[in-house]
Amino acid sequence: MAFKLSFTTLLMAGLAAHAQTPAALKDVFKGYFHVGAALNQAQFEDRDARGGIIVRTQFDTISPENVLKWESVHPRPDAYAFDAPDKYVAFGEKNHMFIVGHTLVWHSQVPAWVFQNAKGEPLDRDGLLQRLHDHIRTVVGRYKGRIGGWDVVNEALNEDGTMRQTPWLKIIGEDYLLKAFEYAHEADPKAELYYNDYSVENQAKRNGAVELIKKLKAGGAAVTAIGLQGHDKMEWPTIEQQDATILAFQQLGIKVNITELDVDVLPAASQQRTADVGLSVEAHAKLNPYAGGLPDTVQQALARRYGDLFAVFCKYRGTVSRVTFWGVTDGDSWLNNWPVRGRTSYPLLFDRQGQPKPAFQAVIRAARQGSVK
Ligand code: 9MR
Repeated sequence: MAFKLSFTTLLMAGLAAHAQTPAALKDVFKGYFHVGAALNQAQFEDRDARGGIIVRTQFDTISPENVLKWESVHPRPDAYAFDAPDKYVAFGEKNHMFIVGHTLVWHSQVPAWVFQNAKGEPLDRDGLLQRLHDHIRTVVGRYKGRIGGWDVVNEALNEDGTMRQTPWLKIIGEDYLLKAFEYAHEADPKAELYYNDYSVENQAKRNGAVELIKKLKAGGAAVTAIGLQGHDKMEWPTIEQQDATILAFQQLGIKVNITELDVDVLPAASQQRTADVGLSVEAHAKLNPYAGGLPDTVQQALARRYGDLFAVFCKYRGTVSRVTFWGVTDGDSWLNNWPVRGRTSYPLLFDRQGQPKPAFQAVIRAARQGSVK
Protein backbone atom coordinates (compact mmCIF):
# COMPACT_ATOMS: atom_id res chain seq x y z
CA MET A 1 0.00 0.00 0.00
CA ALA A 2 2.78 2.33 1.00
CA PHE A 3 4.53 1.47 -2.27
CA LYS A 4 1.32 1.98 -4.25
CA LEU A 5 0.71 5.36 -2.71
CA SER A 6 4.16 6.68 -3.34
CA PHE A 7 4.10 5.34 -6.91
CA THR A 8 0.79 7.10 -7.59
CA THR A 9 2.08 10.24 -5.99
CA LEU A 10 5.17 10.12 -8.16
CA LEU A 11 3.16 9.51 -11.29
CA MET A 12 0.79 12.36 -10.52
CA ALA A 13 3.70 14.64 -9.83
CA GLY A 14 5.30 13.61 -13.10
CA LEU A 15 2.12 14.24 -15.07
CA ALA A 16 1.62 17.58 -13.40
CA ALA A 17 5.18 18.55 -14.18
CA HIS A 18 4.67 17.48 -17.77
CA ALA A 19 1.41 19.39 -18.08
CA GLN A 20 3.09 22.51 -16.75
CA THR A 21 6.03 22.39 -19.10
CA PRO A 22 5.11 25.04 -21.63
CA ALA A 23 5.89 24.46 -25.27
CA ALA A 24 8.88 26.44 -26.51
CA LEU A 25 8.23 28.94 -29.29
CA LYS A 26 11.64 28.26 -30.84
CA ASP A 27 10.79 24.56 -31.17
CA VAL A 28 7.19 24.95 -32.28
CA PHE A 29 8.22 27.35 -35.06
CA LYS A 30 11.18 25.34 -36.26
CA GLY A 31 10.74 25.04 -40.02
CA TYR A 32 8.86 28.36 -40.10
CA PHE A 33 11.12 31.10 -38.73
CA HIS A 34 13.27 32.11 -35.78
CA VAL A 35 11.39 33.53 -32.79
CA GLY A 36 13.05 36.07 -30.56
CA ALA A 37 12.90 39.00 -28.20
CA ALA A 38 14.60 42.32 -27.65
CA LEU A 39 16.66 42.16 -24.47
CA ASN A 40 17.36 44.88 -21.94
CA GLN A 41 20.67 45.01 -20.13
CA ALA A 42 19.49 43.16 -17.00
CA GLN A 43 18.43 40.24 -19.17
CA PHE A 44 21.69 39.68 -21.02
CA GLU A 45 23.71 40.37 -17.87
CA ASP A 46 21.79 37.61 -16.06
CA ARG A 47 20.36 40.02 -13.46
CA ASP A 48 16.75 39.18 -14.37
CA ALA A 49 16.20 35.56 -13.36
CA ARG A 50 12.53 35.49 -14.41
CA GLY A 51 13.17 37.02 -17.83
CA GLY A 52 16.38 35.05 -18.32
CA ILE A 53 14.63 31.68 -18.06
CA ILE A 54 12.01 32.71 -20.59
CA VAL A 55 14.66 33.98 -23.00
CA ARG A 56 16.77 30.83 -22.79
CA THR A 57 13.89 28.38 -23.06
CA GLN A 58 11.65 30.17 -25.59
CA PHE A 59 13.77 32.10 -28.07
CA ASP A 60 16.52 31.36 -30.59
CA THR A 61 17.24 34.93 -31.68
CA ILE A 62 17.83 38.15 -29.75
CA SER A 63 17.93 41.87 -30.49
CA PRO A 64 19.48 44.56 -28.28
CA GLU A 65 16.75 46.96 -27.13
CA ASN A 66 19.15 49.89 -26.67
CA VAL A 67 22.86 49.10 -26.23
CA LEU A 68 23.87 49.22 -29.89
CA LYS A 69 22.21 52.55 -30.67
CA TRP A 70 24.72 55.24 -31.62
CA GLU A 71 24.39 57.30 -28.42
CA SER A 72 25.00 54.16 -26.31
CA VAL A 73 27.83 52.53 -28.21
CA HIS A 74 29.57 55.69 -29.50
CA PRO A 75 28.76 58.52 -27.10
CA ARG A 76 31.74 60.76 -27.96
CA PRO A 77 33.83 61.16 -31.12
CA ASP A 78 36.79 59.25 -29.71
CA ALA A 79 34.94 56.92 -27.31
CA TYR A 80 33.16 53.68 -27.96
CA ALA A 81 31.34 51.87 -25.13
CA PHE A 82 31.60 48.19 -25.96
CA ASP A 83 31.19 46.74 -22.49
CA ALA A 84 27.40 46.20 -22.67
CA PRO A 85 27.27 45.13 -26.34
CA ASP A 86 30.12 42.66 -25.70
CA LYS A 87 28.02 41.07 -22.96
CA TYR A 88 24.95 41.05 -25.20
CA VAL A 89 26.82 39.20 -27.95
CA ALA A 90 28.43 36.78 -25.46
CA PHE A 91 24.96 35.97 -24.06
CA GLY A 92 23.68 35.15 -27.54
CA GLU A 93 26.68 32.97 -28.32
CA LYS A 94 26.50 31.10 -25.04
CA ASN A 95 22.86 30.28 -25.78
CA HIS A 96 23.44 29.47 -29.47
CA MET A 97 21.17 32.22 -30.73
CA PHE A 98 20.99 34.21 -33.95
CA ILE A 99 22.22 37.63 -32.84
CA VAL A 100 20.82 40.83 -34.33
CA GLY A 101 22.42 44.29 -34.29
CA HIS A 102 20.14 47.35 -33.91
CA THR A 103 20.80 49.94 -35.31
CA LEU A 104 23.52 51.66 -37.37
CA VAL A 105 21.77 54.69 -38.89
CA TRP A 106 18.80 56.38 -37.21
CA HIS A 107 17.68 59.97 -36.68
CA SER A 108 16.93 59.26 -33.02
CA GLN A 109 19.34 58.36 -30.18
CA VAL A 110 22.24 59.87 -32.07
CA PRO A 111 24.33 62.56 -30.36
CA ALA A 112 24.37 66.08 -31.83
CA TRP A 113 28.18 66.01 -32.29
CA VAL A 114 27.80 63.41 -35.04
CA PHE A 115 26.53 66.13 -37.37
CA GLN A 116 28.95 68.87 -36.32
CA ASN A 117 32.59 69.68 -36.85
CA ALA A 118 35.02 70.54 -34.05
CA LYS A 119 33.75 74.15 -34.04
CA GLY A 120 30.14 73.03 -33.61
CA GLU A 121 29.28 73.99 -37.20
CA PRO A 122 27.28 71.61 -39.44
CA LEU A 123 29.47 68.94 -40.96
CA ASP A 124 29.71 68.68 -44.75
CA ARG A 125 28.87 65.59 -46.83
CA ASP A 126 32.39 64.18 -46.93
CA GLY A 127 32.89 64.72 -43.21
CA LEU A 128 29.66 62.93 -42.31
CA LEU A 129 30.32 60.08 -44.73
CA GLN A 130 33.75 59.64 -43.15
CA ARG A 131 32.17 59.56 -39.69
CA LEU A 132 29.51 57.07 -40.79
CA HIS A 133 32.17 54.88 -42.39
CA ASP A 134 34.31 54.88 -39.24
CA HIS A 135 31.33 54.09 -37.02
CA ILE A 136 30.10 51.20 -39.14
CA ARG A 137 33.58 49.77 -39.70
CA THR A 138 34.31 49.89 -35.99
CA VAL A 139 30.99 48.55 -34.67
CA VAL A 140 30.15 45.98 -37.36
CA GLY A 141 33.83 45.00 -37.63
CA ARG A 142 34.07 44.27 -33.92
CA TYR A 143 31.28 41.69 -34.13
CA LYS A 144 32.13 40.31 -37.57
CA GLY A 145 30.94 36.72 -37.87
CA ARG A 146 29.15 36.97 -34.51
CA ILE A 147 26.28 39.37 -35.09
CA GLY A 148 24.36 37.66 -37.89
CA GLY A 149 22.24 40.55 -39.12
CA TRP A 150 22.17 44.34 -38.84
CA ASP A 151 19.42 46.94 -38.99
CA VAL A 152 21.51 49.16 -41.23
CA VAL A 153 19.01 51.99 -41.57
CA ASN A 154 16.05 52.53 -39.25
CA GLU A 155 12.93 54.61 -39.96
CA ALA A 156 14.05 56.63 -43.00
CA LEU A 157 10.48 57.17 -44.28
CA ASN A 158 7.61 59.51 -43.42
CA GLU A 159 4.04 58.21 -43.11
CA ASP A 160 3.28 59.35 -46.66
CA GLY A 161 6.18 57.33 -48.06
CA THR A 162 8.48 60.28 -48.73
CA MET A 163 12.00 60.40 -47.30
CA ARG A 164 12.21 61.67 -43.72
CA GLN A 165 14.17 64.93 -43.53
CA THR A 166 16.88 63.75 -41.14
CA PRO A 167 20.33 65.26 -40.73
CA TRP A 168 21.62 62.21 -42.63
CA LEU A 169 19.48 63.10 -45.64
CA LYS A 170 20.06 66.83 -45.41
CA ILE A 171 23.83 66.64 -45.15
CA ILE A 172 24.69 63.59 -47.27
CA GLY A 173 21.75 63.39 -49.68
CA GLU A 174 19.53 60.43 -50.60
CA ASP A 175 22.45 58.10 -51.17
CA TYR A 176 23.21 57.98 -47.43
CA LEU A 177 21.29 54.68 -47.30
CA LEU A 178 23.29 53.19 -50.14
CA LYS A 179 26.53 54.26 -48.47
CA ALA A 180 25.49 52.77 -45.14
CA PHE A 181 24.70 49.42 -46.77
CA GLU A 182 28.00 49.55 -48.67
CA TYR A 183 30.01 50.22 -45.48
CA ALA A 184 28.18 47.49 -43.54
CA HIS A 185 28.74 44.94 -46.29
CA GLU A 186 32.41 45.87 -46.46
CA ALA A 187 32.77 45.46 -42.67
CA ASP A 188 31.12 42.02 -42.62
CA PRO A 189 30.37 40.57 -46.06
CA LYS A 190 28.51 37.61 -44.57
CA ALA A 191 26.14 39.56 -42.29
CA GLU A 192 22.51 39.93 -43.29
CA LEU A 193 21.58 43.57 -43.83
CA TYR A 194 18.14 45.06 -43.20
CA TYR A 195 16.07 48.17 -43.75
CA ASN A 196 13.77 48.50 -40.69
CA ASP A 197 10.65 50.67 -40.23
CA TYR A 198 7.17 50.92 -38.68
CA SER A 199 3.69 51.46 -40.20
CA VAL A 200 4.87 49.97 -43.50
CA GLU A 201 1.52 48.14 -43.55
CA ASN A 202 -0.15 51.43 -44.55
CA GLN A 203 -0.39 51.72 -48.32
CA ALA A 204 1.40 55.07 -48.75
CA LYS A 205 4.36 54.17 -46.56
CA ARG A 206 4.52 50.69 -48.07
CA ASN A 207 4.73 52.17 -51.56
CA GLY A 208 7.58 54.38 -50.37
CA ALA A 209 9.35 51.39 -48.83
CA VAL A 210 8.95 49.34 -52.00
CA GLU A 211 10.50 52.18 -54.03
CA LEU A 212 13.28 52.52 -51.48
CA ILE A 213 14.16 48.81 -51.61
CA LYS A 214 14.08 48.87 -55.43
CA LYS A 215 16.46 51.84 -55.46
CA LEU A 216 18.79 50.19 -52.96
CA LYS A 217 18.89 47.00 -55.00
CA ALA A 218 19.42 48.92 -58.24
CA GLY A 219 22.30 50.72 -56.54
CA GLY A 220 23.91 47.40 -55.64
CA ALA A 221 23.07 47.34 -51.90
CA ALA A 222 23.17 43.89 -50.30
CA VAL A 223 19.68 44.09 -48.75
CA THR A 224 18.66 40.76 -47.24
CA ALA A 225 15.32 41.75 -45.73
CA ILE A 226 12.93 44.45 -44.73
CA GLY A 227 12.16 44.62 -41.03
CA LEU A 228 8.50 45.31 -40.30
CA GLN A 229 8.64 46.55 -36.72
CA GLY A 230 5.10 45.35 -35.94
CA HIS A 231 4.10 47.81 -33.22
CA ASP A 232 0.50 46.73 -33.70
CA LYS A 233 -2.88 47.72 -32.27
CA MET A 234 -5.93 45.50 -31.84
CA GLU A 235 -7.49 46.69 -35.09
CA TRP A 236 -4.40 47.75 -37.02
CA PRO A 237 -2.96 46.56 -39.27
CA THR A 238 -5.83 44.54 -40.67
CA ILE A 239 -5.00 40.97 -41.62
CA GLU A 240 -5.34 42.03 -45.26
CA GLN A 241 -2.82 44.85 -44.78
CA GLN A 242 -0.40 42.48 -43.03
CA ASP A 243 -0.72 39.91 -45.79
CA ALA A 244 -0.40 42.42 -48.64
CA THR A 245 2.69 43.96 -47.03
CA ILE A 246 4.59 40.71 -46.70
CA LEU A 247 3.58 39.80 -50.25
CA ALA A 248 4.82 43.14 -51.63
CA PHE A 249 8.36 42.50 -50.35
CA GLN A 250 8.32 38.82 -51.22
CA GLN A 251 7.69 39.97 -54.80
CA LEU A 252 10.86 42.08 -54.63
CA GLY A 253 12.81 38.93 -53.83
CA ILE A 254 13.82 39.86 -50.28
CA LYS A 255 13.00 38.29 -46.92
CA VAL A 256 10.66 39.84 -44.38
CA ASN A 257 11.44 39.97 -40.66
CA ILE A 258 8.93 40.99 -38.01
CA THR A 259 11.38 42.82 -35.79
CA GLU A 260 9.67 44.58 -32.87
CA LEU A 261 6.33 42.85 -32.40
CA ASP A 262 3.86 43.93 -29.71
CA VAL A 263 0.09 44.48 -29.68
CA ASP A 264 -1.17 47.51 -27.76
CA VAL A 265 -4.51 46.93 -26.01
CA LEU A 266 -4.60 50.35 -24.32
CA PRO A 267 -6.76 53.22 -25.60
CA ALA A 268 -5.16 55.31 -28.33
CA ALA A 269 -3.51 58.30 -26.69
CA SER A 270 -3.21 60.18 -29.95
CA GLN A 271 -4.73 60.24 -33.42
CA GLN A 272 -1.34 59.36 -34.80
CA ARG A 273 -0.88 55.70 -35.64
CA THR A 274 2.81 55.65 -35.16
CA ALA A 275 5.73 54.23 -33.25
CA ASP A 276 7.58 57.55 -33.33
CA VAL A 277 9.60 57.70 -30.11
CA GLY A 278 9.32 61.51 -30.21
CA LEU A 279 5.57 61.41 -29.44
CA SER A 280 4.54 62.25 -25.86
CA VAL A 281 1.04 62.58 -24.35
CA GLU A 282 0.05 63.67 -20.84
CA ALA A 283 -1.16 60.97 -18.40
CA HIS A 284 -4.87 60.61 -17.72
CA ALA A 285 -6.74 57.87 -15.80
CA LYS A 286 -8.94 57.18 -18.84
CA LEU A 287 -5.83 56.30 -20.82
CA ASN A 288 -4.82 53.67 -18.26
CA PRO A 289 -7.94 51.52 -17.77
CA TYR A 290 -6.28 48.21 -16.82
CA ALA A 291 -3.98 49.32 -14.02
CA GLY A 292 -5.64 46.73 -11.74
CA GLY A 293 -5.49 43.86 -14.24
CA LEU A 294 -6.59 42.88 -17.73
CA PRO A 295 -10.30 41.87 -18.06
CA ASP A 296 -10.75 38.37 -19.45
CA THR A 297 -12.62 39.65 -22.52
CA VAL A 298 -9.61 41.76 -23.51
CA GLN A 299 -7.21 38.93 -22.68
CA GLN A 300 -9.13 36.61 -25.02
CA ALA A 301 -9.38 39.26 -27.73
CA LEU A 302 -5.61 39.76 -27.53
CA ALA A 303 -5.13 35.99 -27.89
CA ARG A 304 -7.32 35.93 -31.02
CA ARG A 305 -5.43 38.91 -32.44
CA TYR A 306 -2.07 37.21 -31.91
CA GLY A 307 -3.39 33.97 -33.40
CA ASP A 308 -4.59 35.81 -36.52
CA LEU A 309 -1.26 37.63 -36.98
CA PHE A 310 0.77 34.44 -36.61
CA ALA A 311 -1.48 32.66 -39.11
CA VAL A 312 -0.29 35.22 -41.69
CA PHE A 313 3.36 34.88 -40.64
CA CYS A 314 3.05 31.08 -40.97
CA LYS A 315 1.45 31.39 -44.39
CA TYR A 316 4.60 33.18 -45.55
CA ARG A 317 7.08 30.64 -44.21
CA GLY A 318 10.21 30.85 -46.35
CA THR A 319 9.75 34.61 -46.74
CA VAL A 320 9.31 35.48 -43.06
CA SER A 321 12.61 34.44 -41.52
CA ARG A 322 12.25 35.87 -38.03
CA VAL A 323 9.60 37.13 -35.62
CA THR A 324 11.03 39.13 -32.71
CA PHE A 325 8.98 40.52 -29.82
CA TRP A 326 9.94 43.95 -28.47
CA GLY A 327 10.46 42.80 -24.89
CA VAL A 328 10.10 39.59 -22.89
CA THR A 329 7.30 40.17 -20.34
CA ASP A 330 4.59 42.83 -20.22
CA GLY A 331 6.48 44.56 -17.42
CA ASP A 332 9.50 45.13 -19.69
CA SER A 333 7.63 46.80 -22.54
CA TRP A 334 8.37 50.32 -23.74
CA LEU A 335 4.57 50.69 -24.05
CA ASN A 336 4.33 51.15 -20.26
CA ASN A 337 5.95 54.55 -20.84
CA TRP A 338 5.07 55.55 -24.40
CA PRO A 339 3.44 57.73 -25.50
CA VAL A 340 2.13 58.25 -21.94
CA ARG A 341 4.40 57.64 -18.96
CA GLY A 342 3.43 55.16 -16.23
CA ARG A 343 0.66 53.12 -17.87
CA THR A 344 0.09 49.39 -17.32
CA SER A 345 0.43 47.75 -20.69
CA TYR A 346 -0.17 44.15 -21.81
CA PRO A 347 1.36 43.84 -25.27
CA LEU A 348 3.44 40.62 -25.09
CA LEU A 349 2.99 36.86 -24.61
CA PHE A 350 4.25 36.65 -21.02
CA ASP A 351 2.65 38.50 -18.10
CA ARG A 352 4.41 40.44 -15.36
CA GLN A 353 4.96 37.23 -13.37
CA GLY A 354 6.57 35.60 -16.40
CA GLN A 355 3.59 33.31 -16.99
CA PRO A 356 2.48 32.54 -20.56
CA LYS A 357 -0.78 34.32 -21.41
CA PRO A 358 -3.67 32.96 -23.52
CA ALA A 359 -2.00 34.81 -26.42
CA PHE A 360 0.98 32.45 -26.03
CA GLN A 361 -1.29 29.41 -26.47
CA ALA A 362 -2.96 31.07 -29.46
CA VAL A 363 0.40 31.58 -31.15
CA ILE A 364 1.34 27.94 -30.53
CA ARG A 365 -1.99 26.85 -32.04
CA ALA A 366 -1.32 28.98 -35.13
CA ALA A 367 1.92 27.04 -35.71
CA ARG A 368 0.20 23.69 -35.34
CA GLN A 369 -2.66 24.67 -37.65
CA GLY A 370 -0.24 26.16 -40.16
CA SER A 371 1.78 22.95 -40.36
CA VAL A 372 -1.17 20.79 -41.47
CA LYS A 373 -2.22 23.08 -44.33
O1 9MR B 1 12.28 50.17 -26.52
C1 9MR B 1 13.20 51.24 -26.74
C2 9MR B 1 13.17 52.20 -25.55
O2 9MR B 1 13.68 51.56 -24.39
C3 9MR B 1 14.00 53.43 -25.87
O3 9MR B 1 13.85 54.38 -24.85
C4 9MR B 1 13.57 54.03 -27.20
C5 9MR B 1 14.47 55.18 -27.63
O4 9MR B 1 15.75 54.71 -27.91
O5 9MR B 1 13.63 53.05 -28.23
C6 9MR B 1 12.80 51.96 -28.02
O6 9MR B 1 12.94 51.07 -29.12
C7 9MR B 1 12.52 51.57 -30.39
C8 9MR B 1 13.39 50.95 -31.44
O7 9MR B 1 14.75 51.18 -31.17
C9 9MR B 1 13.04 51.47 -32.83
N1 9MR B 1 11.64 51.32 -33.12
C10 9MR B 1 10.71 51.80 -32.11
C11 9MR B 1 11.08 51.18 -30.75
C12 9MR B 1 10.07 51.56 -29.69
O8 9MR B 1 10.14 52.95 -29.47
